[in-house]
Amino acid sequence: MILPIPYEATTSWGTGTRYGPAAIIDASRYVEWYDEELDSEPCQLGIHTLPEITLTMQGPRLAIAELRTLYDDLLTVAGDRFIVGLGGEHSISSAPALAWVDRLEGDVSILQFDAHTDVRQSYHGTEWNHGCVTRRILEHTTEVVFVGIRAQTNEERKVVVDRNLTCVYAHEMRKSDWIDRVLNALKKNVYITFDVDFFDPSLIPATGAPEPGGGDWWDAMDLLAAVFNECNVVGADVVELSPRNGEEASAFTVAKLVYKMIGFSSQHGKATATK
Ligand SMILES: [Mn+2]
Repeated sequence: MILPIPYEATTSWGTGTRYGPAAIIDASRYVEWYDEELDSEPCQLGIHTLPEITLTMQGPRLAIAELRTLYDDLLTVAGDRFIVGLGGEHSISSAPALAWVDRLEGDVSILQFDAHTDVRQSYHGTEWNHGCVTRRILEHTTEVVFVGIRAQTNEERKVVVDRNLTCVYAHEMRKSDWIDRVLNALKKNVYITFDVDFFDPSLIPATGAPEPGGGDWWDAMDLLAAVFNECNVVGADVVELSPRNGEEASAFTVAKLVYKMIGFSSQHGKATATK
C-alpha cells in the first residue's frame, strides 16, 4: 500500500516536498513492471495507492499527532500488507516509526538512510522540525541505525556517541564491511525511513538539503536486498523528494526505489505484527 503524505511545514532550505508524492506516483507510471533481479513483476500482487493525506497546518506537533492516529488506524485494517509512506518532509516519519515501536513493544529497529542524523533537540523554533525527527524517535527507543550520514552538528555527533548508536558514515561506505555493520546492529524487525538525500545529489538533485558524497543506486540496492533478506521489514517511508520541473530523473529514481522495496518485500514475506 502506498500512503501519500504531502506534508511540508518546516523545511529549511529548498522547499517543494509537498509535491513529492504526486511526482513519485506520476513517475511510477513509467517504471517497468518486470524486475530482472527478482525475475518477477511485483506489481502483479496489487499495489493500492491510498488518497493523499491532508494534515492540519496548525503546527507540526498537531500534524504529527494526527498522522499517528491515522497510521494506527491504517495498521488495524492493513493486515500484513506492506505500507510505504511517501513524503513530504522528514518530520512525518516519527509517526509511523513510533507506531511500529509501540505495536512491537520496542522489538524493532529504525533504519535511517540519510545524509543527516536529524537528532537536534530543536530547530528553527520547533521540536517537530524535520531536522529533529529522529530525536523524537529516540525519546521512545534507542534502536536506531543510521547509514549514509555526512552532515551533522557537534551536538548531534554527541547524541550518537552517548547513546551508542550505530552510524555508518558515508565515507565508511567505501569500506567492505559497511553492510555487515548495519545488519549486525539491526533487530529482526526493521522499519525503514529513507530520506532521499542519502543519495549523492548527482543522482537525486531534487531534494531540500543536498550533500555531496552520498550513496549511489547500488549502495542502496545492496543494503536493501540484504536487509529484506535478513530481517522482517515491517514498513517504510521515503521522504524529502522536492521535485523540479524539467528534471524528471529524481522523481523516477524515487519511484523505482519504492518499487524495488515493494519487490523485495513481496519476495521475503510481509510484516508480522504480533498484535
Ligand atoms: Mn536528510
